[in-house]
Amino acid sequence: MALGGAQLSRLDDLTSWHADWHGLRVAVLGLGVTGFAAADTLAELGADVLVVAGPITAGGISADRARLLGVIGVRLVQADLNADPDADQGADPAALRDLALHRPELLVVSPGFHPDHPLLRWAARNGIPVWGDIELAWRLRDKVGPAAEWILVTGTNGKTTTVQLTATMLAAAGLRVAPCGNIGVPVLDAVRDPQGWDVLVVELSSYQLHHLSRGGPGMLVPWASVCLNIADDHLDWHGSAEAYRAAKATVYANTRVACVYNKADASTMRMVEDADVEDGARAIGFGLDVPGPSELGIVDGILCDRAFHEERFETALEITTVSELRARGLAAHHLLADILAAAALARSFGVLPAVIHDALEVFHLDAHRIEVVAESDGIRWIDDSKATNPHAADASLAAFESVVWLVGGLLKGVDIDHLVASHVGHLRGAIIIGTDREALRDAFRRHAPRLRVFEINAQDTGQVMPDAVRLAADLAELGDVVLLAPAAASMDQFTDYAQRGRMFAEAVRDYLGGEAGDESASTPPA
Ligand code: UMA
Repeated sequence: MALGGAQLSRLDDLTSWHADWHGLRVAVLGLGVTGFAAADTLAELGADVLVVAGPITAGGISADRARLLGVIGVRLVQADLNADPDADQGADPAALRDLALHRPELLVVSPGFHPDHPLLRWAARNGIPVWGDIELAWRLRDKVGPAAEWILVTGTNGKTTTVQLTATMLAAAGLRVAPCGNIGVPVLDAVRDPQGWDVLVVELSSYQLHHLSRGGPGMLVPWASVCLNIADDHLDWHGSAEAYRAAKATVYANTRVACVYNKADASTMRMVEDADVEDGARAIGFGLDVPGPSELGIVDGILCDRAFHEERFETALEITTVSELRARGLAAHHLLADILAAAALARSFGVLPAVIHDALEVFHLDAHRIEVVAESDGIRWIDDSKATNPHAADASLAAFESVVWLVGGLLKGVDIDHLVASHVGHLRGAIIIGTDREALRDAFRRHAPRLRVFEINAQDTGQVMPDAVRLAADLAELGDVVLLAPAAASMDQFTDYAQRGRMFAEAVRDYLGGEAGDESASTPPA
């Protein structure tokens, strides 16, 4: 089924919503939020779409999506898609049969699909181009013209917070801005919004970056881009730390105005140095220390800009102060870094420092990010369920002096040893949840043999948090923080990190009794 030159050039021409997509045979892989958005968009454009998805369970969200596909005239094939990339197994015959009948000219893949998935190998063997949803959205960005500028945000941690900060700053300047991407809103939904946007602030995961084209007419040309930081994560998906980093580095390609990097993370600076960017694009550093020219940083407790300022060689522009941010619970080091990165992105778009200052006055962190869920008898209970890897948990643990730590889940092939070793000094105790136990047990045994470490063995997942909270309450002493910062993904025991955080908060409130919940909620961390 190898593609001829004529079909390839047809795809080359498909760089606008207003191009001729009619009758294009497309297969869409996956029926999560991305797959549905892709199928819906392509159907609207008149393409001939087949969705290949895993089994649909009655009553679930995907059942609703499957029903809607019928309404918009998109065919669906259900297949076994849970292939193990390490086992050299073939693709599901049901999927292959329907795909062969459909003869797709293009395959649009959802982000979660491993690059070695049998159906992607099948596409490669048959010369069928594969696009991710981000490339498709980029090609279609002029639906409601003129096309919005794109600001890209990636990194191991802080992506969502930085996207939200940047969007809040741009909106405060009166711009029409949509935060989208890995944050949970498919970029395709944003580009189809009838109101149109001035700017899209796009959160990109390493998966989405991996699936981007490295050349040709579908390549993104962003206004500005940032890789906030990089630490090992998703190694099971990418296969190696190098492959993960290479995917992240793609964020800077073709940037037109500002490549923002983290001065405290030299690898992000190297990514910018190695990137192929547009003429005139500037490298802008951010860090918690005193900024040089072309950097944002902190001088005597004042966050300031020495990058987008005419007199940057002599002076700096004040944005806000650490003490103002502390009063709003935004002064943990990793949050200061996110704020400086977001300010750099907003400044690249011309947003004034005073406007950024005012935007920060109204900004609120999302739930499950160092969220104080209760404070009782001198003990604070904090939900940082969003700390899904060791790098995030490290920042979280570093913000507190004495901690009872709830840790564990799916470790995704990354090393936990270093994290444990660097925090044993201020742990009161630890409680292990989740399925990947051995590495944690091992690390505690080696680095903290006398620390009180417990494991939760509840069979019923509804019982995991109540048991953990009871144990934590026994361990904690006056002035301690009980911190849920699992350093691991949640899907072994919970639907997602949000459910894990909610169940923790509920268990805490149940344990402390009704009135503790009222005392709770918004007290900022130190
Ligand atoms: N599927 C299979 N087999 C596979 C892979 C996927 O059957 O081998 C199925 C999934 O079960 C699902 C469907 O295919 O039913 C599509 O799955 P998907 O995993 O690509 O998920 P979407 O619902 O389309 O959501 C994706 C992102 N998910 C992932 O990258 C895993 C969402 O990020 C993102 O918000 C959304 O697109 C919109 O852009 C979530 C995430 O966990 C929050 N991201 C990871 C992270 O942040 O660490 C990368």
